[in-house]
Amino acid sequence: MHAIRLALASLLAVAAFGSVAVAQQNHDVMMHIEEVDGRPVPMFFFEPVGLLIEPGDTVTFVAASPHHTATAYHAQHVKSQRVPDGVPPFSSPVVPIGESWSYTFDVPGTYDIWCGPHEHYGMAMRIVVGEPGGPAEEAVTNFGPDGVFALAGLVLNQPEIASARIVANGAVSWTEIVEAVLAAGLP
Ligand SMILES: [Cu+2]
Repeated sequence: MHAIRLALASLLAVAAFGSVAVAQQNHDVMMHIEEVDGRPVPMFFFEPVGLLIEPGDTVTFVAASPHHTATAYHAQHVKSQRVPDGVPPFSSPVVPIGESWSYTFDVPGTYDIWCGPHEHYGMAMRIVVGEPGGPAEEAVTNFGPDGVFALAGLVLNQPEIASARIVANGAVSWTEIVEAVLAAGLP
């Protein structure tokens, strides 16, 4: 009897652990600064700049360089809403270099995220949680400080990080859009 109970408990433990392991993945997003030849201002970017995850997954934003945040485009940040309805106005603090900040994405849909100090230099990214949806599916039309400021709007309008392409590829590297962004003119 004891042996049977033990075997049953083991089976239940395997089943529970198995479902948890499949349901919750962690994904790293790096926050970078990179010099550009012949330009006084470097590039500020998330890598990858487009990422597909599943609901319940966690993204860890890693500060490979200083002075970055990962912040939702949300009305309570006085920005265009570009996260699914009902998502709170989440934001990291400024992440110290070498440290990280994590957020778990529960609501399905499309999330656009910006870096507080570097938005106007184009530091923004897109995460698709499960399947695309919500206001971030609309192209950016307000490039002002209360919309998607300056180069960040241009980055989020790049066809390479359209949500359907993120879903197809799983992740999109900054290297795939960097030429278009440089052509548009870093400051
Ligand atoms: Cu930044």
